[in-house]
Amino acid sequence: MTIDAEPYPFEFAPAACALLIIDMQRDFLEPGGFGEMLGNDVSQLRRTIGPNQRLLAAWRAAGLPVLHTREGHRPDLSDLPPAKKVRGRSKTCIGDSGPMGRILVRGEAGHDIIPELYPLPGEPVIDKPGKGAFYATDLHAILGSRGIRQLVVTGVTTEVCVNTTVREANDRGYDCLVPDDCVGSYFPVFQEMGLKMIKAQGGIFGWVSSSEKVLAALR
Ligand code: TIU
Repeated sequence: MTIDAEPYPFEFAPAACALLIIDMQRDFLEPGGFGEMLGNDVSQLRRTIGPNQRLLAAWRAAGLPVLHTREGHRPDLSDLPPAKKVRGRSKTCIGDSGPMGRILVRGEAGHDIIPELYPLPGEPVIDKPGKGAFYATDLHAILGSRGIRQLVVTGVTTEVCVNTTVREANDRGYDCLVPDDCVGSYFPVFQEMGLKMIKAQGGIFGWVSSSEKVLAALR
């Protein structure tokens, strides 16, 4: 079975393919969180919610594995590099109080996944301290034990946590497909270039497609 994609059709092996949803957290998508604190317009990311909901529903209905990630830190901030804390010279930074609790701190409301895409019991949630989902997490071990070799990667943001994760996955031997309407950036130019970088040079990091094309293959 293939999924229509760029730079060429993706050989879809459902038994070995997981949906990996990156950082669809209130801190990034809702007003008052980390994303807005960095000076970003959160409405740019919200258009990905609908396509992700449709893909997630179909993926679950097909009985295929779903994993979610969240970017954030321990309440004592012992896993927060000082460089990450002070970057941006913002008045408010990671660990400080915000409208949805302490910013990017595990257990706080803003750190959690938006209700529209909330994980079901049994769907692994990977808490990650960095941008990539493989760095300092057990994601590779969980995928390996389930025989996963392919990832459909969605979420936010396209050029930061999605791109970093796709690159990490590629170096670990996974084939990654990114549906363009299920990933979002605060910056339209980074959305475009982030996707181009993945599929350039014969698919240097992976494939780019759309949710509709993945849904067609699932049907
Ligand atoms: N700022 C930005 O674009 N993204 C992040 O800080 N984290 C994720 O992409 N999840």
